[in-house]
Amino acid sequence: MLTIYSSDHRFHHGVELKDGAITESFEKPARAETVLAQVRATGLGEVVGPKSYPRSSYVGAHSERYIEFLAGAWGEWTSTGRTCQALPLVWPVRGLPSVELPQFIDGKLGLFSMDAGSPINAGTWDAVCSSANSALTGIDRLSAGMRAAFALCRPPGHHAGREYMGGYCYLNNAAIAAQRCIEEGAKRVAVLDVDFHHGNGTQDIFYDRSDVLFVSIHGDPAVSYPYFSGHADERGVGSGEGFNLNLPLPKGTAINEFEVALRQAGAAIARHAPDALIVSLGVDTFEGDPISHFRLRTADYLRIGEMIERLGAPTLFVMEGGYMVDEIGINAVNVLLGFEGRA
Ligand code: Q9C
Ligand code: ZN
Repeated sequence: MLTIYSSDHRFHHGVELKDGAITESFEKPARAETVLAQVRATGLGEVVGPKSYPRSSYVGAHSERYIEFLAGAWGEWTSTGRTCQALPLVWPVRGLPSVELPQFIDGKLGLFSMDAGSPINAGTWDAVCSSANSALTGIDRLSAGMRAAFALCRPPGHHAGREYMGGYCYLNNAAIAAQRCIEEGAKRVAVLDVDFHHGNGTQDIFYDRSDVLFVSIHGDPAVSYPYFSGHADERGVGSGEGFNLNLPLPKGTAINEFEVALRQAGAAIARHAPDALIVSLGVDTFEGDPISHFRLRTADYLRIGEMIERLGAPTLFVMEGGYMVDEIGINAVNVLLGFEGRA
């Protein structure tokens, strides 16, 4: 299987507010490096860099003003004399009367974010573009007839909505790829999200659409981030009604229960009969993950890959979360090996 990877991801290295203290983010450069090392060690296939794409390729999944904000945020932040990473600290929650675009960067950071989980530094925008471009390069290969590809994206994307960043995400790589696929003539696309966390951003972007089916298996939002999205009764709106399927699972979920959900997801995807399938591939479902609480084991990921292959669609895997750095390479690549019948 072809892997698309750019070392530009290293330009982005964030901080995290954890238990009230500033620490190094769990979402760090070593993550992508371990996955790449495992791609090479297993001989998964060729590794190529992403092509470059104009900024307009991100519009559609996102709004133009959000892209403009992201591209300019570091410059606006540092023009105020600050040198540390930019983090939002105020949000337009329910009841506050204005959602007008503020002029000052601190206000923009709040308007365009769901949490303080997506810090911006000098290299963030370049890294974010390389990540989205990897997904775009992957979908273009599928359009050219390739059966499957792996976009080794970092930073991840599935928490980023049409107009907001959050949860380590800035641009929604999977949604940007799905949108391009539709623009290139696909009638129907499906996004299957197997990251531990609900893909609230992807849901947001396609919630009112019937051309892109979104299916997510994740920790129950009653007890898991992002808390305010991911319930089973969120089924889409307007012509998108019935084209959003959330399958929340309890703490401690292991492969047996995960597989039941994956079969249900697969049945919904088969009914949609997509021209392409995009898999938001997070491996924070692993039993040792430091910020999640499912119990999947390394061999289980082979099985997940096999099940996804049986759906029969051209498939783009897009890297999302997974924070046990020593294991995410093996776990992520196991999904791809399972897909390729190399279990
Ligand atoms: N103490 C992805 O996996 N922090 N994002 C949750 C944990 C945010 C995860 C709090 C987790 C975001 C792409
Ligand atoms: Zn996650």
